[in-house]
Amino acid sequence: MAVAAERLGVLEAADPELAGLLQGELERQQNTLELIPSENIASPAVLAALGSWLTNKYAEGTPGRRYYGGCEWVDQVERLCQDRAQALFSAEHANVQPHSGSSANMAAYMALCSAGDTILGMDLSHGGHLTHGSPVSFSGILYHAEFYGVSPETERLDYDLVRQRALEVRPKVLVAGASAYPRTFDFPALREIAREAGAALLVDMAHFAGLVAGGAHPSPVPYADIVTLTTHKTLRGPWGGMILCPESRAKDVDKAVFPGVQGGPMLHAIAGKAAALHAWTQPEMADYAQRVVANAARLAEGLMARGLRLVSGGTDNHLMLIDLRPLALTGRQVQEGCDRAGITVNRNSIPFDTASKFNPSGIRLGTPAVTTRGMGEAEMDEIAALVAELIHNVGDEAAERRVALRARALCEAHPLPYG
Ligand code: DSN
Repeated sequence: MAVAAERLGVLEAADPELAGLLQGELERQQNTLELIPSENIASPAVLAALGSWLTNKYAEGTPGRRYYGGCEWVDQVERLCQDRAQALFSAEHANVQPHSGSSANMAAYMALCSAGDTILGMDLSHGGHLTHGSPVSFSGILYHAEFYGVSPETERLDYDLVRQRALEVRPKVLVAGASAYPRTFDFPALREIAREAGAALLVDMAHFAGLVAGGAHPSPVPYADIVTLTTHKTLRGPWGGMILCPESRAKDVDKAVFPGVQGGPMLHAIAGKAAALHAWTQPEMADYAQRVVANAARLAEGLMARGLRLVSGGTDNHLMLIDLRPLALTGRQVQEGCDRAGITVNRNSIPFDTASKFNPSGIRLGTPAVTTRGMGEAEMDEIAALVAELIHNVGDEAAERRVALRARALCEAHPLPYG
């Protein structure tokens, strides 16, 4: 692993204790199957930009309007990143400074409404996100949060029910997007609902931004007042956030990010985002997005064929949720069994779950990281067989050992891109 070896070599000389921990995590990533749908593998180019001397620079403000001297190079880096984001997503304006999806969402609310206003988001246990109004997040503390959910029959969004809720609660902001919803969103319908209710539409496409970039999911950009995203999930960039909006909202968004929510931007992270966006100008990235979705469909079929129930009967995107209730298992049991066999997943609530959030009834799986490693439909069949074997034999050490060997073989055949 030349890229990794070079980086670890520098660290090893300066701080062997820390280098040892990074080495351990590198080996974990190389030797385990990463099925957490919000994780991915950043390219060596992204790592190079991220680990650069741009971390040394303060640049509060926006390109050309900074509060510090010496910004002539970082201005160009940030403008390049903005131009690339605007071109990739056909957006009029991009703010590339948010440190994370949560700070992007915080700034988006600040640009669209005031503390105490009503926001209407998707229920966390139906797939929504903490920052869409949960009472334990700033979004539910600063704003009056109301929720919509999926239909009990289909476990999908029923847009008539969303409309009904929106007309009941008349939110200032209608929030769409999710972290555990396996279906595509109907943005024209959401736009219409927001219009009827007198609300602004905020779409958080953190999970599926890469699918939008590659044409494998409809784009919310033409329909939303503000779109937020993260750069480290399907988009395959460094950890971080971003906001897209029409020119008419640019000033409010920029002011909300700085000084509203953040201080200085992390220029090294912005350089990493620029490197990730550049990769999306290459045709293989559109192909990547299509393969993520095709792999998820194949994995879902393989799991269902082995007797597992998936929420909403499958997936349209990069993720799926296994309902463990019919097997009388808990998410924690399965997550821990998978960990012992070298497969990384996360336990997750499923719609109408009555179990605790710490030990919910679902397991969330996704294909972004394994697709980045070059795995395709044959490997998805193998992964479905491995996950199903673990679930049907929870706690059986012999089964875990058998699965671990096969999972390790898949990893060795598809190394990380740091060689
Ligand atoms: N925590 C992220 C996820 O795993 O989906 C969302 O922010």
